[in-house]
Amino acid sequence: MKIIWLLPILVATSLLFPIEATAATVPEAAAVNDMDPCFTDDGWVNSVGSFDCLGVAGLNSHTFLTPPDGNNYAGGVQYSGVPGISETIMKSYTNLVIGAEYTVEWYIMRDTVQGSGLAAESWFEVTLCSDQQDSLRLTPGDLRSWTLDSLTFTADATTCDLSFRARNTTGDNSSWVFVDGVSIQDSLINPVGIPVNSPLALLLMALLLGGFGWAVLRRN
Ligand SMILES: [Ca+2]
Ligand SMILES: [Ca+2]
Repeated sequence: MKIIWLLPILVATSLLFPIEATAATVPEAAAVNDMDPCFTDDGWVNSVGSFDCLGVAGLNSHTFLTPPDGNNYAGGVQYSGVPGISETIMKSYTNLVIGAEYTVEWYIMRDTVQGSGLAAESWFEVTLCSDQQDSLRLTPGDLRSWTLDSLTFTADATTCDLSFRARNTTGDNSSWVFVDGVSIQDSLINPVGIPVNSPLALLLMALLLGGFGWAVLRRN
């Protein structure tokens, strides 16, 4: 059989069974999400606006401000009013346990961009699954210094996006907010490595309590 006859079969197969984008799994260390040489290289997708990759050369008016890991970092702005456009990056995680809690940790920093003065506060709206929370809200006094920040989220699906959406109070492109070194892990791990509020942990607890009750009944 000539190889040419295989082509329609291969095309049909690829249409029927598309290769799914691979999603990351928990845990992930900060070194995995070091934003170096860029956030896209670490598996993040630019979903709103155009998040920037910041290297040692800096960018526009922004001077490179060395983060704890010493290499590149990522940043976004909110512009065109409130809500306007809030630049966002996201990364997909799979094999999450519904109802389990996950702790996400990152470094955050702010700087000026342009516009009518620095917004009172700038921060990230951080979302995992449907759980949306605000990061540390940085004030002008927090300018140009890296701060470790973390939040705990509850999963309501097994595959979810983790996203960082740049926000500021005025939405006027005055404040740039940066992120680096994102890590994610189960927030409550027992000695056998099972998230304590996962269905599996609840089943094990029920079996242990049932066994204990049975032993008490037999003694009596
Ligand atoms: Ca980095
Ligand atoms: Ca990297």
